[in-house]
Formats: sequence, C-alpha cells, structure tokens
Amino acid sequence: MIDKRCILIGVPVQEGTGRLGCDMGPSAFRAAGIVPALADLGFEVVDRGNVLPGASSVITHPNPVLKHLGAVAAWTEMLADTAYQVSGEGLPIFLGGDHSLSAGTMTGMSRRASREGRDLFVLWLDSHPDLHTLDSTTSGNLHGVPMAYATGQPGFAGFFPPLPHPVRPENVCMIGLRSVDPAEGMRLREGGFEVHDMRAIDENGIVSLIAGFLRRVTAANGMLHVSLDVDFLDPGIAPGVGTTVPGGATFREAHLAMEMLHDSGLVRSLDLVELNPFLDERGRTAILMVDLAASLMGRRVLDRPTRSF
Ligand code: 4U7
Ligand code: MN
Ligand code: MN
Ligand code: MN
Repeated sequence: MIDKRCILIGVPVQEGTGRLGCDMGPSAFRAAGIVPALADLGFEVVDRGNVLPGASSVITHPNPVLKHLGAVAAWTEMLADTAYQVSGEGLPIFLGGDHSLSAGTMTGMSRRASREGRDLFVLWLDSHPDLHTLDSTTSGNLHGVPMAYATGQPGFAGFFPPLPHPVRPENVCMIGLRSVDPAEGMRLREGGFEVHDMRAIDENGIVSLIAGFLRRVTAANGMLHVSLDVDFLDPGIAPGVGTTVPGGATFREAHLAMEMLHDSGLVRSLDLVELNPFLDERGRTAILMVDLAASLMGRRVLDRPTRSF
C-alpha cells in the first residue's frame, strides 16, 4: 500500500551552500534513527541509500557570482526524475543536503501531481523564501533559488532543466520568514504567494495559518509537498545549520505544525534540508528533525519517547 510505505532518499548535495558539511546530512538523519522512528509508526521503510547526479557540465552565466551552476543543474535534473518515479511507489522523504535539492523535488512532484490530474501545493517552512533568480542572487549560493525555479520565474531557461509543470505561486504557502532580500521581497509582494512571516506566527498562532492553507489544499483536491529547512527553527534548539537566523519557530510550534499536517492526510512528499552535522551539537538538530518527521508521519505526543543528546 503506497500510503504505508516511506522511501528515504539521501541527497548529499552541498554545492548550493557557501560552506561544507551538508553532504553529511543523510548520514546524520540515519544515525539519529529516522528508519526505526518511521518503522515504529507502522510504515514499511525503504532506504534507497544516497543518490548522486549525472556528470555535470560547465555552464557559464553572465552573473559572475554564481557557484556550482553546472553541478546544481545536474542534481536538479536527476532529482526531478527520482521524485517523480519514487512518488509512484510510496511517500518519498528526501534527506538533504542543502535546499537546492528542492528545485528537483518540487519539479518532480509537480509532474506527479499533473499526471494524476491534480495541482501541487507546497508548504515552505524556512526563514528564507529562496526566491532568488540566477540574475538576482548576490551571494551566488544556489540554495537561495529553488522556489524561483520551481515556480517558473524568468531566467532559468537554458541553465536549469526545462520546467514542464511549474508550481503555481498561489499554491505555495511560506511560513517562518525572517530573512528576505530586496529582490525576493519584490517577488513575494507581486507573485501571489501566501506568505506568513514570524510576526504572523506571533500574532495569530501557527494553528490558524496552517489550517487556512490546508483548507485551500483540500478544497482544490491538491497534492501537498512539505519542505522543511532547519533554519525555520530557532537556532537555540537547532544549531546544526549554516544559516542561523535568530527568532525562529519554537519546539512546540514546529511539532504542532507537523501534527496538523499528519491529521490532514494531505502530505505526499517531504524534504528535510540544510542540516549541517559539522555545526551540530551532539546530534541534537538531527534528532529534532527526525522527531519532527515522526510527528508529521503520525507519532503522537503520548507515544513520544524522551530522547537525550
Ligand atoms: B536557505 C540568502 F543572502 N538569501 O541568497 C542568499 F540571505 O536554503 C540566503 O533558505 C539563502 O538556507 C538561504 O544567499 C538559503 C542570503
Ligand atoms: Mn531554504
Ligand atoms: Mn533557510
Ligand atoms: Mn540554510
């Protein structure tokens, strides 16, 4: 039964960030016990191991700051195919790796949705919107571009793989934003995205924000992809990430979001991204991310084991 099978795909990409270490992410998720955590919930867990991209070519672009464009394009192409295929066999969980991997996973999931005559919706839990284009990024780090690519913003054609099924910005809900660059802010204001920054969580509570979006997904009979960036969480509870931004989601806000996602029954695929085990403290960030994934997959508070680190 497809909905009782989770398929783990390790994606050791780190070319999208400015610092090394995300390539160890998939190993840290396994060491933190992601397989038994899901198996305990009654899932058949298939760990496909780590995937690798095909050979990358050198791609030149007028923006001189871009880093590893050819490599990230190759990861994107491979992951779009992988996400499409694997999502026909179970619920894929992509163990990153940096957030550039979502360029591929959203593209593949969007193709899967279209194949089923449905629309892909994306819940984006991140302190950043990752809405830079290849032209607007000033850091050149391509973990800052996947949302722009997947929603068909201009400037990717000829550099990234073609995008037959762009995600509609109206189908994207971003929660947790607190670091937005000027070019991204412009796209957020004009693009049609549903956007809730940290202040919106403070003022409304995360429940009403998530519930409102889930109602829209249900009404549209949508397929839901969740992309969870470690930096959505407050760095005080999740230090194992390259881009720490103060003032993030609390432990309970994050778990509550996951619990609501589970109850909705709408989630079809999940990215766990940006974990940098080199920067972690005794595995605590990896363990928290595994526990959040378990909450999303149905673990209830009363079943939750106490874990130390
Ligand atoms: B992440 C940034 F400038 N916007 O483009 C950039 F603030 O996947 C950060 O969300 C990108 O962690 C962060 O480099 C990408 C920066
Ligand atoms: Mn991100
Ligand atoms: Mn981020
Ligand atoms: Mn990051």
